Amino acid sequence: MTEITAPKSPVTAAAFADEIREQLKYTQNVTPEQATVADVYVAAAKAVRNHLADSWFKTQADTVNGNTKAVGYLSAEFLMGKQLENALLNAGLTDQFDEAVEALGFKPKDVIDAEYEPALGNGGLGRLAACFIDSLASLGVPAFGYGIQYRYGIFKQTFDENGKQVETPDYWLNNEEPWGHIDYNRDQKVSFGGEVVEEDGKKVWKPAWSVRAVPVDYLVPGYKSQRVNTLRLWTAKSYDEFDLLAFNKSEYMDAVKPQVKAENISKILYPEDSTKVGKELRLEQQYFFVAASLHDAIRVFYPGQDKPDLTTFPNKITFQLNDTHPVIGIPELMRILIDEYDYDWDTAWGITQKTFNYTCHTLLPEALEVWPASLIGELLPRHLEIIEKINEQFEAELKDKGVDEETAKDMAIYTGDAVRMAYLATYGGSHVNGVAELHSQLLKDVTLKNFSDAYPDKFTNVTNGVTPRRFVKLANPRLSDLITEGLGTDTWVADLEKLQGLVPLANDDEFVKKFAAVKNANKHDFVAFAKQHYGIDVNENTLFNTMVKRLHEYKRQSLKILAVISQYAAIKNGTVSVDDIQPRTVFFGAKAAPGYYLAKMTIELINNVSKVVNNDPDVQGKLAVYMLPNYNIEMAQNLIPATELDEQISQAGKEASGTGNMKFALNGALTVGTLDGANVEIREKVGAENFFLFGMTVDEVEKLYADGYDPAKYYEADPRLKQAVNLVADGTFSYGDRNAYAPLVADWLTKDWFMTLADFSAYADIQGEIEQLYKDPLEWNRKALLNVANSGYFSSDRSIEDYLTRIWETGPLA
Ligand code: GFP
Repeated sequence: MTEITAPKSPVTAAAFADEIREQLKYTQNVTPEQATVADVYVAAAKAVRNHLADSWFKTQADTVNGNTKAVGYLSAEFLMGKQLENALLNAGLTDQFDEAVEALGFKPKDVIDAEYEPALGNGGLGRLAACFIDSLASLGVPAFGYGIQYRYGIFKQTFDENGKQVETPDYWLNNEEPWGHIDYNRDQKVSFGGEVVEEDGKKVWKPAWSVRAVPVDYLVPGYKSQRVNTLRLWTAKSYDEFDLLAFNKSEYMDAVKPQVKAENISKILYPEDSTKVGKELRLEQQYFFVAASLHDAIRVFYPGQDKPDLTTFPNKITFQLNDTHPVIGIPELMRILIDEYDYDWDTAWGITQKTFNYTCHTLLPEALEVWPASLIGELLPRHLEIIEKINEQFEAELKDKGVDEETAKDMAIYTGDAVRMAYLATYGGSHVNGVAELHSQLLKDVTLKNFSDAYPDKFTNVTNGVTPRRFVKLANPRLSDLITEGLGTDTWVADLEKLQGLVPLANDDEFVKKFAAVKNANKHDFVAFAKQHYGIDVNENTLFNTMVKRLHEYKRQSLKILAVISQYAAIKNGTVSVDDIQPRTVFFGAKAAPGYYLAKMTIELINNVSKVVNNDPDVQGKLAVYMLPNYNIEMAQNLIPATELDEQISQAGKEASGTGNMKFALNGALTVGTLDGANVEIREKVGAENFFLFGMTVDEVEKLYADGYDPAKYYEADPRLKQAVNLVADGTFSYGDRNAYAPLVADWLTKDWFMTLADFSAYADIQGEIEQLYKDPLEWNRKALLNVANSGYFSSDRSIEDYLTRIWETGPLA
């Protein structure tokens, strides 16, 4: 065994400046005088990466040679955010960097800002994966994140002059990307299509075409842990660069076809899947990264072995399936074991079931992927056969368990026409978890009820969490300093439950005032940020009220905008007295899926409400609304610390967890929310008196569905709601055009699946309570501080600890 050297110790600022100069000279090929801020960013990034190299090598060696099972986190999304600042923090190089960069004549913040944010995720699911790999490394648990290096991340969002969302491609690799190392020597072949034939009594898959999966390695440094894990994102390359014959005949387009087809696989995050071609591409992506990752794990853990003993595979690594996207890994591991390594079915099944676990992130039935069997058959014929056989075995098992035929039919993994990936994952793995207490309970009671009845021991919960490094320490340095002052130590960054020590300080008025001053300073900074990035003039002396998340009907941005409209009307009509008005600035940030009509219309409405309200002299200084474009991690890191009131207002029983709610509570915002997802646990932890609860419960929602829900009744019953809806319908926010929002209004009044109208009155009523409290800054901030003090539980470190004990049965490297 080669002796691996110990990690490099931190350097002095002067030495670090030299390392940056060296990078400028030898890799950027510029003199310090010629260097731009972008050059310095790349050079600094490479210098930090070099610092992590020895720890990375050592972690890899210990991962393979040690006796600790590793974690493979399979995820179609990793929404990482900017890397430099985080890498500096975790490597313990922040101060050296600041000094070094200044010595080179640059401002540290400019260098940090020069990074282009990689946006390889849609929302909470992808950001959770990023938080988890940070926590795994920080806890010293050997782990690989496995995903795709999309060439285009989620689209960039702007708005046109009518307020409509405009999507432009996010070509993030147009800029030099110093973090990922492309490793052509550790590639994998991934094949598709063709047919299955029998040779000597054995099934043999003869694929029609293959792509080359090439890993791009990102280093994942743990916070003060000396451990550096690997995020391995696959990129697709063609084996046949181009067809020289066609090229010579000047058929250029035909000549590059194979290359284009192969490289398309990793081209774009979640392509449109409403067409057949889109669906096919998405399944190709899923299989591509999962097949490459499984083969990679075998390569890593059984180096140079032709006939490894793969019965030990589940002791080497446990694979977490992040939602249904990587579930094709189950039949793929079966195929590898049976076809490539000659194991019999039962042995292969034992290994496979022990290797995988599944996290479900939804309660919406339509979000559980179901693939047409014909598509799987075309792309992965051998896998379809394996899935059929898994299903046969499953049916027999259910019969043995005494499950009746009707129920067993409902539970089918393979229906003959379709393959239900969530069912395959539930049966094919050891554990299934939801992402908050309520969600996990609803999975057992509703979404996967039959499975939970048949396999009760498989089901467990792991409540989500967020990394305190990025979302407190980096995003909110002032609050971090104050916490450290209050606790007399900064150990909370790695042990967030320590925030509990702040509870007594909520009775110390002086401390609460300092806390309030932090919030005000953050608001002040955000005003400058908003001016610089969005060209808007935000009034600092208002309540900062934020709703940021993906745009979806169940999250109910509609409820918020209707309440804003109602308040606007009340101020304008004088139905609320001037003394009772608490000036507010409402911030929205949300991207809508390009094909999601009502979601896009909601964005248009918010933008146009914003135009009307912000330009109306009658409400000036009292109410302002902004739809901030292109919500991303950078915006979150700036806006969350400045927010005083956070919105988590989904229909009860629809938001699996939410993680924004955790980030806001940890940064001292109060939440107005429903009893949904992790709100339930947040409220329990921070205290019911420090949380603005409103709206129907899950049971009430179910009862209302069962009794027959008629949204028009609610519209008629509350004049505030009626007026708000009428203002949308009568063209107030569309230059008099009554048709502009007709589909949205019709949906509210006749369908309203997520019961926005039914919850409106409760939501409008609680605004009074919010405003009352805000009039007393000391009380407001006391409650906000108690939110911070009691939210330590929502660290992703705690989530990972729960995964370790409840699911993965592993722990840190020695
Ligand atoms: C999804 C769910 C959320 C959950 C995250 C992470 O996120 O409730 O918190 O996954 O588990 F919907 P979004 O993509 O909707 O943000």
